[in-house]
Amino acid sequence: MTRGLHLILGDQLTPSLLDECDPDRDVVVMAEVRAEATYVSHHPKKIAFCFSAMRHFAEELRDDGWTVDYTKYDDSDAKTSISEALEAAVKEHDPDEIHAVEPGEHRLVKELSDFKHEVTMRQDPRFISTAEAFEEWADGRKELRMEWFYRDMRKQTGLLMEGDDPLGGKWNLDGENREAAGSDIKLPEPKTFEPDEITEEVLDLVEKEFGDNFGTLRPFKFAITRKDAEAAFDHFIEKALPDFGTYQDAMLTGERFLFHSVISPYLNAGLLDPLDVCRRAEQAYHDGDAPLNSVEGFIRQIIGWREYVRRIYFHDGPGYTERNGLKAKRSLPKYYWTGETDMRCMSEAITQTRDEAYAHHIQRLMITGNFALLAGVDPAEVHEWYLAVYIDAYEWVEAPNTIGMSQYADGGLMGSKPYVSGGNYINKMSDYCKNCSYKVSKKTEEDACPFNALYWHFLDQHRKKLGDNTRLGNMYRTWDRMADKQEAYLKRANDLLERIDDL
Ligand code: FAD
Ligand code: DLZ
Ligand code: SF4
Repeated sequence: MTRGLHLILGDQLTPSLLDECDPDRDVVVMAEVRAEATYVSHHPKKIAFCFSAMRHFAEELRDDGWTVDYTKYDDSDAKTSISEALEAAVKEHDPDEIHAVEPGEHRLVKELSDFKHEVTMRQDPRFISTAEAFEEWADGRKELRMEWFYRDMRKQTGLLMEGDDPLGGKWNLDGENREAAGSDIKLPEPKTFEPDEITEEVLDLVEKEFGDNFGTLRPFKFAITRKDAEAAFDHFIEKALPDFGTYQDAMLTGERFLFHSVISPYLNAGLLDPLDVCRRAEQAYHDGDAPLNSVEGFIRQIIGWREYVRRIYFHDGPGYTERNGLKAKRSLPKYYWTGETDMRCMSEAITQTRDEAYAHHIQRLMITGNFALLAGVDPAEVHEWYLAVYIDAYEWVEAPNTIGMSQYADGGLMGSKPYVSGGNYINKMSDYCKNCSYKVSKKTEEDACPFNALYWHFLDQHRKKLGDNTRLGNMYRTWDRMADKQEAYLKRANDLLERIDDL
């Protein structure tokens, strides 16, 4: 009988990954290791989520008859890295073969391919698209735009389709999804879960070992099992999906989740299945429980953006995180690690990131991301921050969003224009500016909103690269019409950049 070792990583907590294995024959290897817990300074909630979900998954596997070789972080024989854990398991079990599902970071793909015994790597079946189909799709295309990819995914899955056409006649209802939220709006809360004994033990461990990392560990209210993640998703469908689309881009002071699903940690760790959640959202539409703009918007994020960034990451290869198309060099301002800034939008986004290990998409893109891009921060530093501070961050999904979508550092591979804005956009989509010491209506004065001058400075500075971009044509024409004000704007921006750590 051939005996196999199968490695399960902390974001591979899905039983179907073992479909090709046999519980009577094979051993599952899982390990909490220093290298994975420290390659960036992860938010304590992220480490706790990962370790607790791993421990619960291992228990479920054992209950189902699997042999699981599991090392805890504080075991006396704890291993420092995944390869060391695998090596120890090889010695212990003397397998005939070793297999794993392709990890979601090039770093670990390399570690496993350099491993001294051969590791048979299987494609991750939890994604709807495949690398082969994407390469075929990308072959010969000048631009790899998400929208075209997404339409193909709709056809492939049949989600929200009427024959070959999109249900309701339009592929993308984003135009209906840009409402700001008034302060009188009734908001649902995401479903929360009390830590059980296993999670409490993990929380104590994380407090002891990683208590100095940026981020608040307790209270910890995430789901850590498939069953609870399903309950969190059911709650979202019932309470938040109906308004998800309309308020997708809205931001409100003190409101950290609005109508977002907060399921990215569960999807990315393998506790929820992407196609399944999309089918359930589609069913809510057919049952009359949620409108098309919400359901299409939600499904697009998953079979569109999520699948697309997965493919871009592996398509572009290991050098992606070093890309710096706009040659930005500044260090990340210190308040990214404290939230201590007078810019209200930034302090809101950063303090909620510290407390929740979560911020929603528009906060990540149009507040912290926008500011870093306008300020010319080195994209590698921005990338490291996003990879560290969010509970859902693994490089395959974080890097394309940060390096590509948010920092425009990949030379336009992902986006047709940089996502930049001045304070007006933030004021339109949020109530932050009302409570800010800077004045959004002011442009170049001492108390003017920093986003305003930095925005024009950014366009001016990158004119050579961006000046011919048709999507920015209007903005450059406006800038040219402001000839008499340009000097004041640039002076104000340079002044802000000189004391960027003190804003
Ligand atoms: P919802 O708004 O409820 O959306 C539903 C689901 O759609 C999400 O759970 C997520 O799985 C998927 N989704 C939505 N937008 C994207 C996107 N742009 N890319 C991939 N999937 C998407 N997402 C991560 O999962 N991990 C990251 O590390 C991450 N880093 C980001 C960094 C930056 C700079 C930006 C701009 C975005 C990043 N995102 C990342 C995408 C997005 O912000 C999060 O997926 C989303 O905020 C998660 O919250 P939610 O579950 O409430 O999402
Ligand atoms: C994120 C993470 C952490 C904090 N710790 C572990 C760990 O100890 N063991 C493990 O197998 N996985 C961990 N992970 C998840 C991995 O880093 C993840 O599999 C890779 O980043 C690839 O996506
Ligand atoms: Fe942010 Fe400017 Fe508004 Fe202040 S005024 S909250 S800095 S956009």
